Amino acid sequence: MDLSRTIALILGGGRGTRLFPLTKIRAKPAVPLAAKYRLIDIPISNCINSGLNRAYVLTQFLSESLHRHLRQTYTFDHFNGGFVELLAAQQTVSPDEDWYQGTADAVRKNLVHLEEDWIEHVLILSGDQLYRMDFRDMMKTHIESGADATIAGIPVSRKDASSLGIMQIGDDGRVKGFVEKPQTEEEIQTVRMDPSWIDQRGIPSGGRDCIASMGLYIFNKDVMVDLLRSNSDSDFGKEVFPKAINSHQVNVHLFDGYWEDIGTIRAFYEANLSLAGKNPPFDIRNREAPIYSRPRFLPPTIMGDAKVTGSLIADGCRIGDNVTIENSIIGLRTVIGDGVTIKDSVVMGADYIESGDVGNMPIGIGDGSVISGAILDKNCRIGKNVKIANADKIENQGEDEPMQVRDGVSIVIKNATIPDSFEF
Ligand code: ADQ
Ligand code: ADP
Repeated sequence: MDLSRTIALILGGGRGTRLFPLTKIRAKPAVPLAAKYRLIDIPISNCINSGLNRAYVLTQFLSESLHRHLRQTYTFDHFNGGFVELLAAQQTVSPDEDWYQGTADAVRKNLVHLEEDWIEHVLILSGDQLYRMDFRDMMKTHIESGADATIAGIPVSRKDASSLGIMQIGDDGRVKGFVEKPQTEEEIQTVRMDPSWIDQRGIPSGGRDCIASMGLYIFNKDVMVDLLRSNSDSDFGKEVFPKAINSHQVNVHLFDGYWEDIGTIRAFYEANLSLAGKNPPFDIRNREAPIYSRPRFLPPTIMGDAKVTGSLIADGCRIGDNVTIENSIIGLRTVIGDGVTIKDSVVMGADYIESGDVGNMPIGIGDGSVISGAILDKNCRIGKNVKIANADKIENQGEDEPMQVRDGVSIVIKNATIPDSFEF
């Protein structure tokens, strides 16, 4: 299956504040993931590994660091014509001055980029999901069914249904019903499937009786242009899809691999930590379908007398003596002092290696500190004998403070300083 006439549009984040405060000063696609990647590397790597090398990333903010990351990572040679370009809301040529409202608005405002006649299909992807998929399989389903649009679907159990779009599928694979994030049992009943329907398609249902939209769509280009030009619906999940299943042939492409929406702090934190175990559900070491990121020229990590279990450690770190690191992600250029304990935490690292006189509050984690159940954003300066463990199990706290809590996870924001002996 050839994707040379397909363009990918990657939805890089709207007004959404669900990943706040990680997204306070950066665009969502630039959020660091798994010690050395960024969220955007996942969908782009999936595209490249599927033979698709033309993609636009739609984002709300023109983020300098995201722009640099894309430019320095995804360079294609002159002969294959590939590109990955950022389309930011403020920069569109649209006469409309409004910022993006929803996903369909974001695509509508960039339809001009789809006018080139080599484009036959548009693949719409989310920028905040962790999964590995060969989009050629999805295109095969799309072409063979003759559908106008195809939506990727994954079996889920009822308890997960309320945060996803749920589809009812006919025996011919056509989507017959769609409810975005059903909140009541009655709503779920209107779209639930018989688990045997899933089993019959070669996927062990294990009691799962809902088919969720993965937020990944293939459209025939003309169909998408018509759909978006003929109305002003602002959201794919809430408006465009529920209507399209009546006016057009929309089919499902079933998928049953690992797939996580990592658009909330809790999901982001857990997905990161899941990569640190011995048998991670998402394998970053896959040779056939690697995850790409920016090539960097960093020194190897230097480690003293440290005990590290079930953790990922990126390049360029300096780790002291008597250090314990357990079930954690240690990002690029992290500096960890002596006697530090890090447990169940995501440490994003630093943008640069400090040199010369680093003062008495250097970037990194000071001697004797204990970090547990936390996310430390980049360039944090954590003093000596600090304890961040959320002893009172607070769920949410703080707006502008250097340390906040979201979904029960303590977060030290980018560039923050936490003084010596601070305890939480
Ligand atoms: P959600 O993820 O809740 O559900 P939405 O908030 O529209 O849907 O986000 C979809 C993607 O688009 C996300 O990656 C988001 O960051 C991005 N996005 C949102 N607004 C944007 C904008 N204005 N510009 C650029 N990007 C934007 C959707 C579907 C559900 C489905 C889940 C699966 O609506 O039906 O089940 O995805 O995760
Ligand atoms: P990475 O992708 O390797 O994490 P980035 O490409 O985001 O890193 O770049 C790191 C950021 O740090 C950039 O904004 C860069 O300008 C900045 N930076 C690099 N070296 C220094 C330095 N010595 N002092 C201050 N900022 C720096």
